[in-house]
Amino acid sequence: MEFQELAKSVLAGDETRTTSLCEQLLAEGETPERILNEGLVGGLTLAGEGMETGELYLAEVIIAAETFKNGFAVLEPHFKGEPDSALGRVAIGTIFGDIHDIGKDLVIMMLRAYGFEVYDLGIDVSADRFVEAAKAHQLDIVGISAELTTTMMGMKDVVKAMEDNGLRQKVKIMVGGPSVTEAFARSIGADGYGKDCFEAVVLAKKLMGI
Ligand code: B12
Repeated sequence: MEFQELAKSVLAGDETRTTSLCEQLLAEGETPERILNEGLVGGLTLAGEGMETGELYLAEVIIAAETFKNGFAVLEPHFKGEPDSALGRVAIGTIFGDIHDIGKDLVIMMLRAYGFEVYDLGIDVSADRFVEAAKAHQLDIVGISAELTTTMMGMKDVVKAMEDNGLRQKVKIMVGGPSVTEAFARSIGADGYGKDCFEAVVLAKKLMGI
């Protein structure tokens, strides 16, 4: 019931109610994972449905996304783990043409919480920018996020640019986003796909041979 209320408060853009419900659920002993997935992400799922049916204006979805971020700020300290940069160096960005950043940010937060050294490349990231980052930071893994079916194919350009620059043997590539699948990841020559930010950690460890 409270999870539904939290989802609705995200959808309504009610920041005060969203943060206080997150605090209340934590105090009641709910796990931050459950509050995130069933409450906060639930609100964005409702926003997505509203977008699809045309019931919501884009401005309303932007407000819901900002409200999500406020709620998430309450949960974030509860995900903090022991930093261990020896685990690996990762850079993550949202593919060019795509400005969605929430999924990417959650993946970054979870990888950091589990000890990876993570560089945030931001949104609308070109293939060249991924290559530059791989060279500058001697990356072990590049992570690419794509939210739109129209931008997903850009991930293939990143794989190719990494190959063209002689980096493909050294740097693993992982991909994700709501329309991305394991089969799609393989088809573009990536090394793996993660369904959510929790799977992203398992995948990154696997790619590092941990
Ligand atoms: C919020 C939102 C917006 C906000 C973005 C705000 C922000 N700061 O990000 C705004 C309003 C700006 C927006 C704009 C648009 N949006 Co939008 N948006 C959404 C919405 C509601 C939520 C997205 C989200 O944050 N989800 C929550 C996160 C936690 O989930 P996630 O992104 O899937 O990420 C998880 C996993 O996928 C995975 N993951 C993600 N990345 C990676 C990377 C790696 C390496 C790994 C391992 C895993 C991984 O882990 C994440 C965490 O668990 C979705 C609908 C939905 N239900 O998803 C539509 C949606 C994605 N948007 C859509 C559309 C069409 C648009 C617009 C084109 C609308 C328009 N007419 O202008 C524009 C595009 C702008 C652009 N060029 O990018 C469509 C996409 C349809 C499609 N299949 O292509 C959707 C699905 C809505 C819909 N049903 O129509 N949007």
